[in-house]
Amino acid sequence: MADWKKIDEITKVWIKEAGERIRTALTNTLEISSKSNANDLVTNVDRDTEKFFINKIRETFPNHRILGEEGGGDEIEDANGIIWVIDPIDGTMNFVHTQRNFAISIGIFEDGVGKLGYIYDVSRDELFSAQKGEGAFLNGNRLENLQETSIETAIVGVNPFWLTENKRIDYHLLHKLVKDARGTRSIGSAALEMASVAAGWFDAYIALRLSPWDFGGGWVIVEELGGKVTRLDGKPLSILEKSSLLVAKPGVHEVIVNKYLKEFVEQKI
Ligand code: 2AM
Ligand code: CA
Ligand code: CA
Ligand code: CA
Repeated sequence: MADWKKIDEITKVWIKEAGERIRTALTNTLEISSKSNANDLVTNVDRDTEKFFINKIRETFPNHRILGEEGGGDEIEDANGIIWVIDPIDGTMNFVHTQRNFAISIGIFEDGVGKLGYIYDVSRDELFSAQKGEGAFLNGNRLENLQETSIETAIVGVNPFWLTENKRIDYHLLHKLVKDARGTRSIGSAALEMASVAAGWFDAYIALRLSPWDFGGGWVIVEELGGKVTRLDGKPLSILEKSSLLVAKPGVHEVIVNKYLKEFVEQKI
């Protein structure tokens, strides 16, 4: 049996150390390149930070597996055993353009079930953490359970791109939702938008296309607080698959799925 308390303690130390390295790296010139398209950015700091975690994990937990955005981990085809799901920098565009509103995100799963979750807002030095069954915390202070709320009083995180014509959703569905909500916000870091739901700053967050490393950490944290974390059609997420994402307080989650997104169909690829 894994000693989750011990893994939690050591992971927090590593995250703080990685954050310090990132803040130091920001005093040097970044090496920026593009991945799938011109706006899909990656830097030397994304890659170095992922390597930092991989080296630590391999040394300390040689039988754990690693799924990382920048590809330095393992080829993961099943969810068996302990898997670290790592996004070394979530919000790379923010990192490059403004050096704030980016985060380290880590989820640690056992047989596909989230056990530990972390989102570290590096520029604000704010660490969100959770251990399944033991509560969720912001810089060590316990976060309150998420209470039911209505769409009329909800702040909803969504990237405005999804309100323009696109191939993943009939954007008219989102227009209705945006009109009925109290307000919308877009941070540009899926992890920090999930952390914002955890902290009660947002009531929901909607995304159409994310990877497991984008939502792995936040999934554990928000669920630990009684929030709902699913695909946009209400079906369960998987750490093995890219998907849409709906993170919300109870009540708001059901309304978004059943009233606004009843006609939404999840797409493969
Ligand atoms: P990233 O910064 O780690 O790439 C806004 O861009 C949010 O969507 C970020 O959390 C970003 O994560 C994520 N995202 C997922 N896929 C992306 C892609 N292909 N291009 C840019 N951002 C992506
Ligand atoms: Ca990326
Ligand atoms: Ca990401
Ligand atoms: Ca990233």
